Amino acid sequence: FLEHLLATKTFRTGETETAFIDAHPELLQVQAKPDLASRLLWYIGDVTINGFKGVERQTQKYYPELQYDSHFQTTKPQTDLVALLNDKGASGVTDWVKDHQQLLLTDTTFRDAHQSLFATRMRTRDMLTVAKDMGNGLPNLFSMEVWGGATFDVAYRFLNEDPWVRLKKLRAALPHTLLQMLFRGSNAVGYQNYPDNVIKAFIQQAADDGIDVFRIFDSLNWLPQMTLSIDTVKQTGKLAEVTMCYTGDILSDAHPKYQLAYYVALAKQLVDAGADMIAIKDMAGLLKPQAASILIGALKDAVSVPIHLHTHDTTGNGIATYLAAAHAGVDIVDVAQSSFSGTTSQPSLESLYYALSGDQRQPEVAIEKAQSLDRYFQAIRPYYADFGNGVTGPLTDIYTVQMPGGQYSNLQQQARSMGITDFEAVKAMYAQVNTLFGDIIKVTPSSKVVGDMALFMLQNHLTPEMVRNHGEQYDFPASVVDFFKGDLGQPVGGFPKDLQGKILKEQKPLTVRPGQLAKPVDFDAVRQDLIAAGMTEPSAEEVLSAILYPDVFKAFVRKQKQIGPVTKLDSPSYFQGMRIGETVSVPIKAGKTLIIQLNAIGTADASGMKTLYFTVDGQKQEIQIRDAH
Ligand code: 3PY
Ligand code: ZN
Repeated sequence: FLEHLLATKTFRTGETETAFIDAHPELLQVQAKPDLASRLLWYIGDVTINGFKGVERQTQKYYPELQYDSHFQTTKPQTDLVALLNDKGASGVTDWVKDHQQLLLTDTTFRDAHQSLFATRMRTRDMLTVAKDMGNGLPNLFSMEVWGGATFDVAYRFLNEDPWVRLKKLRAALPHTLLQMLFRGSNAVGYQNYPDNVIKAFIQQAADDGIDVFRIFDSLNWLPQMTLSIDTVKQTGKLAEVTMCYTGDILSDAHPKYQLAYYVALAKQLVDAGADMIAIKDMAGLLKPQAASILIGALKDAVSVPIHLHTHDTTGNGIATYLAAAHAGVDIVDVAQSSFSGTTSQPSLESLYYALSGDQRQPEVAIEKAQSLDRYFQAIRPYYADFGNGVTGPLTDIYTVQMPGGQYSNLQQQARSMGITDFEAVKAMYAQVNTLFGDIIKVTPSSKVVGDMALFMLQNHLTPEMVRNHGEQYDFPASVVDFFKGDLGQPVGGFPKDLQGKILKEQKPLTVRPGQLAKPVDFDAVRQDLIAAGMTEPSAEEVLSAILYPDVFKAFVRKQKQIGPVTKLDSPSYFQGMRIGETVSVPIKAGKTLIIQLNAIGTADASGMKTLYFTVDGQKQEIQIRDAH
């Protein structure tokens, strides 16, 4: 960044301090504190010239920002579940759910829907624009899933946003809606195990900042990885929705580990462990309608807590599955706004409403309001098109490949970055790796292990036979070795022993819960480290983020100092930069809006630098950016 600044001919035209800096560029080394406008211009200039991280510049299209004003009157829900949870605790809510005849809905638009369609890129700004209207237009939702999963990592790395700020702002905008998060048990919101004191502190903080419903899962359905999270959520007085991930197919005998009896026994264990509710997490869209009917019927007989069904529409039968589940007595299902639904995302809220016309379980939805909200999502969807996964219709081969909706686009990008362009070959190898590993549950992070192994085998031209017979000769990816070491816990039916030996070589596997062995983190030492690195008063949230994502968080903090308040930029400008002649207004702080105009872009000089000519609040300003192409 300093390099860019130093290359700037006139850093802030017309200001004497700039002339001084111009004359003494060395001062920038120690005292660079460019003003907010200059920092914003640098960001805008860089995206304008070089495109957004991970997006090919030539695919940039311009979409003007939609003007949207909240238009729904304040509407109280028939039952305020947030108040009920606060007054009567988890059982107050679950008793109410059990007595409620109509199907209840969780809207996932602000979390899983965009995670699964657009690599989690939806910005807080685009959520806040419509958040109040979501609460007032859909007052009878069971909950909105707004946090967790990949939110954390992506907010810091790609959106230059603090995920905790998102949570607090959504909490304020949605005072009567239960806010739900996806929590990866001992892996929290990351891809690895964290010590117990970290898990506890994270849950407590998330509860304090606004989460009401914690959907806790383990990527191998291994209960010991979830019990600490369950106990901690219960201590906070919030709802512990404990999850069984669904894999295989209970309608066939191709997956002997994952038959009906397995799920029924697991459900009973989850309830014994303290689950207030049970989630069935069908992350790949494998639960066929008839299977939903059988599974929900059996669970309703076996346990008395509410059942919440989550699916992805990847295979195209999501609505049919939900109808069958509704008739078998499921309490709640996950849906998304139509424009963010379908394929690798959840089924459409509006479609499900109509699919249940004339049915006594039809959910309470003011459908015109829902459709009006959806028009907003229809309008903003193009901002995110560059992050799409290219899936335009149902993928029925996923019934055999079993790849989670949320992984589909990630793995495509990972493969491309390794020069592997034949994604069909990746899918075929993914299925073979699953068989090689003994048919495991595949969801973050175990799905990543299978994906990493598939790419590794393709890259090295390995077949499953070669790995089975000569595995000791290869250096497998770290995630694969860690998995076989037991770092993610124990898979259903245990590890294939022979393969485990070949992958681990000299290393000894764990059989106990990894968190049991992990040393507690010293929160105060982390806080001191952050202070030493230049942060003035790290908040409890920032300390947690530094523990969960040390490098990502530090890079975020560094970048914040360089790029200014980019969260205030509209999304078309944030992702696509500006075009010549365009003007944007940026409300950088209360009472202060910058009017920025891009007047011209010069041609690259011999060293590849281009000058961008802006006007900021009537003052001319130039920035030089290196064209990286
Ligand atoms: C996540 O863990 O991010 C998921 O969405 C898993 O399905
Ligand atoms: Zn999901």
